[in-house]
Amino acid sequence: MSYIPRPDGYDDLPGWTQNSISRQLDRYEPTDYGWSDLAGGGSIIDFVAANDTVLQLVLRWTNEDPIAVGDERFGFILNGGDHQSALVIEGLPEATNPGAYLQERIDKLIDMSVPGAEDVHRSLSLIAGKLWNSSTAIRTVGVISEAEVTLTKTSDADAVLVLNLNEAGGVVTEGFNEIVVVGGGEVRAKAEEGVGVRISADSRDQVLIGTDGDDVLLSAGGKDVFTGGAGNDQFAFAADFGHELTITDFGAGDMLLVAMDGVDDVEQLKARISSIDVSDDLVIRFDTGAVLTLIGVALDDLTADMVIFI
Ligand SMILES: [Ca+2]
Repeated sequence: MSYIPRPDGYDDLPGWTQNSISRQLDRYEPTDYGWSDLAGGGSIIDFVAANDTVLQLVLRWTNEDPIAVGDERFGFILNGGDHQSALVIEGLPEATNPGAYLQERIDKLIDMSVPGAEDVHRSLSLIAGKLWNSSTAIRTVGVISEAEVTLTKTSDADAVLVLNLNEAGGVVTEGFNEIVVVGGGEVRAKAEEGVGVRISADSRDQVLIGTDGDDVLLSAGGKDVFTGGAGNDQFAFAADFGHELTITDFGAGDMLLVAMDGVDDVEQLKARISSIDVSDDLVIRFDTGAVLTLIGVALDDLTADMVIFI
């Protein structure tokens, strides 16, 4: 079996980064491959695997260059179980069975020995299943990064799926309106001025940072920290699932979207409060174990018209 040679600068990298690169490169026996330099440091390797699938591995050592997510309808980024490594999977228009292709990529790229990998594998497999009969093809782009990873929209793509397994480095999305997050860690959205985003996260612990526009930040639970930024933002509080949500900048114009079984109005919500701490920040604990912390907010600042029940 022939392997792709190591990139320039490999010997100077930290051991865990070397391991990440080797693990990615040695998964494939390429029939053809080529190198190009990444501006700002690093390399891009395009290679054709034995089954004629085209893959691209991006090795980058700085945080200066965003990773472009091409002309396709969606993209994924996955921290692949190594320190600060990530995988981008994006749609292409040619394939006949993108779901099968994606599932194959998922099976190859996720290191199941890493804590949390099973959950990510399951989440991704569900997505692959939904794509099984669609007409959108998929290309995979692996990213191994020493720093924060930026995904930039370069075309008509509207959505990006961010998958963080090891919570290292964080991910920045640029220009995407719809961001789906699987895995913990920080995801920061950038958009055109005044354009909001919708970020939907799973039940792991996330830091979600919105834009200057009107954003919707959603979570399925966990210990989350949301920052809406400017604009009229909406924050979902999954009270039934013990959500521990801290909102750093809740204020006038913002809305709290409360999901709590059997609770449809503020009076019913108040009945479920087990304690309120008003010392510096507003900390409200509920009988479900859920905790809502609003930084710098006084109890009087919170009015009934700021709450929507969903
Ligand atoms: Ca905002």
